[in-house]
Amino acid sequence: MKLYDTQSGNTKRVRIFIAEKGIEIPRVQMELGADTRSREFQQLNTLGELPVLELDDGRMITESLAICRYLEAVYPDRPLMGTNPFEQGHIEMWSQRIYMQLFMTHGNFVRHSMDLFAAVMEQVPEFAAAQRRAIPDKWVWLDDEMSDGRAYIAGDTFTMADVQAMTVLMIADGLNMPIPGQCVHVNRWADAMRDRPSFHA
Ligand SMILES: N[C@@H](CCC(=O)N[C@@H](CS)C(=O)NCC(=O)O)C(=O)O
Repeated sequence: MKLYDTQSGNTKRVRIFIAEKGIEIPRVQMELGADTRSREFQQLNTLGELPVLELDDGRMITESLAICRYLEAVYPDRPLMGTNPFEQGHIEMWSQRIYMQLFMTHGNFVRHSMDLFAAVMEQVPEFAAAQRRAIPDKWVWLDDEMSDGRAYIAGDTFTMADVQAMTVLMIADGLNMPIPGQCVHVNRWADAMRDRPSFHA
């Protein structure tokens, strides 16, 4: 198995997942833009996106969440996606909530404002600005949810929902867009996540 990888939010999701699983997968480091937009790379993924997991028999899995699901099935130890139907649904619910409410908002801001993406999509600066303005309220929503005292996004244990939220935290930290100070529960969670070795994967 090998993982085609780069520095980005979607690839970070897989790197954190792998680190939390305690497994090792060889990586091929690619450059976002220069490599991903080449004709050669598009034979690996017609969408020209990373990450891509290549299996030993040459089959490919793209989409970061699909790669995590595959790895969860192949390496069931240290489960991150639940071990019974309720846990699986509950963790998926939180994972999706974090992805839709926070990752997409940050991601839309980045994709609609950074020069790197101008060549592959139509950027709408007004949309970037609106997404940027929406972010603080998204953190406040999560903070209200976490005011019940839970240690992790989906409850008392670390799960895929935390992996999702850690990718957002990495983007927010990288853009110097801090979580609002009033969000004491989320900031407590964020400090704990920054201390995990996987955050630096
Ligand atoms: N839904 C995909 C999104 C993958 C994606 O958008 N990857 C970006 C990096 S975050 C990419 O490779 N972009 C290629 C480019 O901009 O040339 C996933 O979760 O894997």
